[in-house]
Amino acid sequence: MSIEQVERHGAHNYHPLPVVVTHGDGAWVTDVAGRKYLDMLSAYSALNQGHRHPRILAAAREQLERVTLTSRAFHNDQLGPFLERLSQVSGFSRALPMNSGAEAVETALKAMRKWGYTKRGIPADKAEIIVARDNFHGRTITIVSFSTEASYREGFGPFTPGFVVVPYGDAAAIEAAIGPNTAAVFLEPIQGEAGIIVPPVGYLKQVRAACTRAGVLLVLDEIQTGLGRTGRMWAAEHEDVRPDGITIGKALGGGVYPVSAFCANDDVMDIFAPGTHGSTFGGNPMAAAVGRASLDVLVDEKLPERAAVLGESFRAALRAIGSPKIKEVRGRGLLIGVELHTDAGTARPYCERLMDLGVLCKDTHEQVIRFAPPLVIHERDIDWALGHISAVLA
Ligand code: IF1
Repeated sequence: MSIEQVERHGAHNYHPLPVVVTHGDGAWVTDVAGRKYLDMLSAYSALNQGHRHPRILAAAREQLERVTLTSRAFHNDQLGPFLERLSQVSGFSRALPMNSGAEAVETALKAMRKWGYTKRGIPADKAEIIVARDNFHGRTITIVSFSTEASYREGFGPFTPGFVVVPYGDAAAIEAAIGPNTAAVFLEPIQGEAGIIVPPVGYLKQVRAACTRAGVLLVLDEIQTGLGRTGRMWAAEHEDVRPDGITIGKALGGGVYPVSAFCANDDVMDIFAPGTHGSTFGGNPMAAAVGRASLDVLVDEKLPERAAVLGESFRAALRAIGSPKIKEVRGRGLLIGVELHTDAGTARPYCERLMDLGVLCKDTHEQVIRFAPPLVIHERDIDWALGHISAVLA
């Protein structure tokens, strides 16, 4: 019933697997027939704390009894504690809270440009932001203006100018692209949608040095790679790189509520003055209460460390399957991509077979199966899934 209703009354902007989820708990979900599935997608890494984490639900329930929305026209008693906690966990002095990842990215783009005009003296309307080919940063018209994926752009023009696209993983290309009108470089530390592309060791460090030398900002999009997913709180930590700002989202809402933010230090954030940016729901008390609990769970349950250990053994076990179908197993922590040889066919049918066996995962870009379970997943459940994955891929 529900699938037909969606097909009848919804826009067809997705092609979901034919499973109708009714309940979620930890790393497991249940469908309308009562069948259980191990969630290995985590809503694209928005469920790092697992489905319905008790501590996050408790924070939401408590806030439901108090106040849920005030707008930023007034203060509320939850935003301050959330922003302080976020500053501690991100290492940045300030955050501008929004709701979706794309909104955090748009906020960051505005900050990069305005910083370029007010602090770097770039002539009006000439600011350039350097981005990587095969990037994914969201679905707004400005964001898809610098996408290199035709299907994300087709029919949505005219596009926003001011973006310079360079190959991902090539620091020299970035250095060469930096010019007098460059305000910033904006990258994913690991490209998610492109198929879990981990850049060469040293890339981020070299980009950081190039940006510092040229006096341009380095902003990293940690919406998918952040909050413990890759085995560190922030993916940039793998290279010991400190960006000038980060965008975060997804698991910041603990799988309960949309919460995102742009984080940066004073010299970048002070380009915003009252009235220059905003959002009806950004920084609302429910988002703040849920966001603070989501961060506390990640830290208190050491979920980044957990992702590092479980991810290492999960990737090793996937490689040990030794399937001739598998071209490469890649990723960091529990952000894992299994690329199939083209003669093994596309990834979607393997995801459908895994679904029949009770494992939910998603293909990305034809040949790659993405495995990104909640960071709270039990090792025995990964072992159970590996049995099915090796059966399907052997
Ligand atoms: C879809 C995947 C895609 C993101 C990064 C910003 C955003 C995302 C690095 C925007 C969102 C989601 C969007 C969803 C599928 C999923 C995704 F990589 F995670 F699988 F598409 F690339 N930066 N990623 O990954 O955040 O506005 O969605 O909250 O659009 O199909 P959002």
